[in-house]
Amino acid sequence: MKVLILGIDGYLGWPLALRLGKRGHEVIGIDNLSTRRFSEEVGADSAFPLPKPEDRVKAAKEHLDIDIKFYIGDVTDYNFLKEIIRKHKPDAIVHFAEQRSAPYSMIDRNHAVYTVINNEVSTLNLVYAVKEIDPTIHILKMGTMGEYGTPNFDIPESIYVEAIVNGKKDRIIVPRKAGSVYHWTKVHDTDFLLYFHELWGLTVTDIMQGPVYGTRTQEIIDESLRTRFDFDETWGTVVNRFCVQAILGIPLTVYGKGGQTRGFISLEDSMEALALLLEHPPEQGEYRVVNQFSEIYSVKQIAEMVKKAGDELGLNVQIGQLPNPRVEAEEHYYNPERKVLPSLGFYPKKNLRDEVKNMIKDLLPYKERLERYKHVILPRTTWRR
Ligand code: USQ
Repeated sequence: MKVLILGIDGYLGWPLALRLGKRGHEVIGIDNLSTRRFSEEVGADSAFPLPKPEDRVKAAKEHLDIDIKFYIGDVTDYNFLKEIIRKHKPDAIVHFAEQRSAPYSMIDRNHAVYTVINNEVSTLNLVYAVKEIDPTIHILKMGTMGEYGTPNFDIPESIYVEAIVNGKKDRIIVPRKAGSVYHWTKVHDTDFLLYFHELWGLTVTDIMQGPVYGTRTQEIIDESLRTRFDFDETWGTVVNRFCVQAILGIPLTVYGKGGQTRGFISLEDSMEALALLLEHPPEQGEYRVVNQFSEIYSVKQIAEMVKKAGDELGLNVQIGQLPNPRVEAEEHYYNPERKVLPSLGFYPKKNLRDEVKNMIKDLLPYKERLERYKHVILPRTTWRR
């Protein structure tokens, strides 16, 4: 299979390129390198130093014997995107080329507007390019479990549900309630994808993924193959941040009551799930929704697991508590359905409890580098400002 990855330079994009290459698929990628720049903008950097794109490609060849084509360019540039799709004629296109940080989208108006324009234009460009060049291409789009928010009902794994409104029954899109401008762009992506799927019969897998954690995948067998790892307030996600905080002696930054509950998945399991979804596409013209996570925990439970792992490794980890910079439910019901991935034979191989210990071990050699970014760990971006 030939796969084009939009956003190949990111936390998920790079290890997916390695996973697909290792499984014998042809991999082409595009990236505008914006996460590197945006991380610098907030005074942060990846915990693991990132090789330049050309050195990443060389390392993949040297250590895994895989050939990756890496184009530097912007998916919001329609002619550029079309040219790459025309040239390579992929069977599937993975869309990761979006601004993926909730706090970044909430810094101020400019960042909100950038997030909306980048994320919506990239999705629209993709659907128009696929329609124009080859409407049979499978679009695998990274959405988020955060599209649903934290409703008081079981979250279905489907695009539609039956609803009775004022006594009359109809099929409606599963209700969404996002918690940041970033998360709303993912809702709008779903709306657009569904609309164009219905107009033109496009084949789509819309993945609702929970927060991903981890430093390892099967293919990361050398430091030069590492994927980026963010831990600052803007780009780091909760598990990854807590592991770095444990190393730096910063009390774990539990926001608010810490009852915020999410479906988490390890980097390794996320790669396996994505590869399976690509290798088992939906029927032509089908719209498939996938709730992608493996374990459900609250932020407080995660803090306890990171403390235990850190203490066992000789660190003295404290759990802190900060006023919540976000506006979100801090105690709530959470029960998403998950059946598509198990039906494809997917079962998670990693669990958070063991994996956080491996993460701390992988990060410890970089302690000196992490110390340099201590000042960007505590939250400054607030939702209410
Ligand atoms: N949180 C803390 N302390 C921290 C960081 C986060 O308590 O130091 C809390 C947040 O308030 C939130 C939860 O942990 O309740 C998750 O936050 P997060 O920063 O790990 O994740 P989030 O902002 O939701 O976004 C991340 C990715 C995003 C992806 C999303 C999946 O950045 O791209 O879409 O996870 S989901 O959370 O299911 O929407």
